[in-house]
Amino acid sequence: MRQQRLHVELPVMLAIGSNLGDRESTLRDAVHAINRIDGVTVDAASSIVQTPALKLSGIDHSAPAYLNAVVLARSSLEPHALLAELQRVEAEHGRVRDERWGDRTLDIDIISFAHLQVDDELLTIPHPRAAERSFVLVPLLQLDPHAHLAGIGSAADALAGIENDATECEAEPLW
Ligand code: A4P
Ligand code: MG
Repeated sequence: MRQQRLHVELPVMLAIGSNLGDRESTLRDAVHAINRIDGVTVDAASSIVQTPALKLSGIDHSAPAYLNAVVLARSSLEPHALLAELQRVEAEHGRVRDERWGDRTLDIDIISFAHLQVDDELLTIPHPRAAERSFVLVPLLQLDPHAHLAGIGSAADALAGIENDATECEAEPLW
């Protein structure tokens, strides 16, 4: 498919997560792989947080815990082209899709893409569940205590309204 290029770079917020394999090393590799995408430049990555697995049935303490982080980048790829590249990075890290919200080596979600709004069968931006998730809000606030989520508002206010089950991990910076 011919890649649709924008003539500008727009800021994107990505959430990365892993609960299978060498989770920290996968997240570290993923940030570098994202930066290697032609048309994407990584500006910053948060520290890593750990949270229990959220399944469709609720929190599952018997499943491996997740490590998550937030990555701020710029993209000159249009949103669907970016999604395709991120799914290629997921696949290169052994991502298998057999269960929605199932255990995975690597998940990369587009949380926001400048102020664009997208809602079709492949892509919803802003990410509709970001404001309910400590594993997005805590690393985002670590990067910027005044962060705003597109379509929501203050990330700190969003975090105050949910249960915060995220613990920050001691680790070398991802970026
Ligand atoms: N898709 C639509 N919008 C987007 C977007 N903004 N970013 C589509 C990325 N993908 C988007 O995703 C299914 C389809 O969503 C994709 O093919 C894409 O076209 P998937 O990654 O195959 O499956 P999924 O991740 O299981 O589904 P979903 O609904 O994206 O799940 P979420 O909301 O991303 O949640 N618990 C902890 N502790 N930490 C986690 O990171 N992640 C999830 C996944 C569940 N539980 C978790 C965590
Ligand atoms: Mg996903």
